[in-house]
Amino acid sequence: MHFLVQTPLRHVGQAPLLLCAFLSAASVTAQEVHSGITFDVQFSNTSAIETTPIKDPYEATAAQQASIRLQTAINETGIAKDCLTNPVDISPTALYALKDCIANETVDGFFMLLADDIEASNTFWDRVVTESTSDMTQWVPTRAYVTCYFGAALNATSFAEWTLSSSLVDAAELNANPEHYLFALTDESLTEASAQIFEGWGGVLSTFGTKRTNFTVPAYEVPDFGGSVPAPWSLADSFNLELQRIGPKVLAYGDGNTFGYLHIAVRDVPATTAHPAAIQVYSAVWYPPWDQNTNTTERQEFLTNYIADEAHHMVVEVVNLSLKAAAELAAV
Ligand SMILES: *[C@@H]1O[C@H](CO)[C@@H](O)[C@H](O)[C@H]1NC(C)=O
Ligand SMILES: *[C@@H]1O[C@H](CO)[C@@H](O)[C@H](O)[C@H]1NC(C)=O
Ligand SMILES: *[C@@H]1O[C@H](CO)[C@@H](O)[C@H](O)[C@H]1NC(C)=O
Ligand SMILES: *[C@@H]1O[C@H](CO)[C@@H](O)[C@H](O)[C@H]1NC(C)=O
Ligand SMILES: *[C@@H]1O[C@H](CO)[C@@H](O)[C@H](O)[C@H]1NC(C)=O
Ligand SMILES: *[C@@H]1O[C@H](CO)[C@@H](O)[C@H](O)[C@H]1NC(C)=O
Ligand SMILES: CC(=O)N[C@H]1CO[C@H](CO)[C@@H](O)[C@@H]1O
Repeated sequence: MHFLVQTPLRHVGQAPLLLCAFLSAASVTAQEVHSGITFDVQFSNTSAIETTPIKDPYEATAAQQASIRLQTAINETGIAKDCLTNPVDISPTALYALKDCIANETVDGFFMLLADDIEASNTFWDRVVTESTSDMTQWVPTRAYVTCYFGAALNATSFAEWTLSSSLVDAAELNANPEHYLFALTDESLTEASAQIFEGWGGVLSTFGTKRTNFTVPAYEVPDFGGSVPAPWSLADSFNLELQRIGPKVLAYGDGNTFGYLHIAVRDVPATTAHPAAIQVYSAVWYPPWDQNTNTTERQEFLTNYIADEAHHMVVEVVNLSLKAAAELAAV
């Protein structure tokens, strides 16, 4: 998933002061702290706040996998070989430096180094699409709710506006997640956005391995629930529609199959006596359910562990991008 929210620049009011049960629980069980900011992670809006760290373990394992994959491809092709360090370091920080170096050295470096991965991913997603119902009401979500307690330093509107600026967000994306290789906003108009994305997910909690996928989101718009997308995909009213976007994920090859829908929303969470103000970021992808795959083992792996991988991936980038946005807004 990639974070991409756009908002019209007119004033958007505070979210209604609807304090749900899970928000008051948030003050009790803070889950993880990064750069002094507390984050609560939930994988559904009725589940308890996760009590074991999500971001660091996922990021570390994903970085290890991405490092080894890139090193192997560099060794095989010689492309960007100046970027390898000796001794080899597989930490997130070293992986981000390696990716920065590759991006700096060659324009199409990741496409050349990971060409086999893109082909394998195209084959995988074509199969999922072909072996699934096109009835979107039967599709399945991967999603995360991350509540980020920035106080006055970041609100829903300013975060949404930051993600709208390609000069800010495009540059941050490569370091927002080990599995990101390219993110480019290609249309920043106020009513519609589009993006080119090359990223992977999977293989940390699931057995399929990372699916490094080259795709576009050609039309990223305010959701029309019950119209172009199913009504049950809608969120509680406390998520303002103007701070939500949804759009198809389209393979950048072949017939251009739509293999999912990306849905992002952000809202303000008011301060209480127990906790500072927060933004809550909802990120989801709705996938075809692979319901015509007769291999039930494979199908179950997709519906449970693979989908869990992407939800964890989303937590990593929400934490990293919100910290980056708050730091850059503070510096203005
Ligand atoms: C890539 O080559 C370097 C230098 O020969 C070596 O140290 C490293 O282990 C290799 N990496 C992989 C993943 O094969
Ligand atoms: C990018 O390349 C320039 C010169 O070509 C160099 O000065 C800079 O350090 C490089 N940056 C990274 C992140 O490798
Ligand atoms: C959100 O923060 C910006 C500063 O980044 C500020 O100008 C704006 O008034 C804030 N909006 C709300 C609704 O608090
Ligand atoms: C990746 O997708 C872009 C469109 O976003 C396309 O221009 C490019 O050729 C694709 N590259 C590969 C290797 O599939
Ligand atoms: C959870 O989300 C659903 C829609 O996805 C919404 O109808 C419901 O009100 C939400 N519940 C809470 C506690 O926010
Ligand atoms: C089902 O899928 C799993 C995982 O891809 C694979 O290992 C297994 O061989 C498949 N079983 C059959 C009967 O095709
Ligand atoms: C964009 C960004 O700030 N990324 C950070 C994500 O977190 C890791 C540490 O785990 C940093 O190295 C990145 O700079």
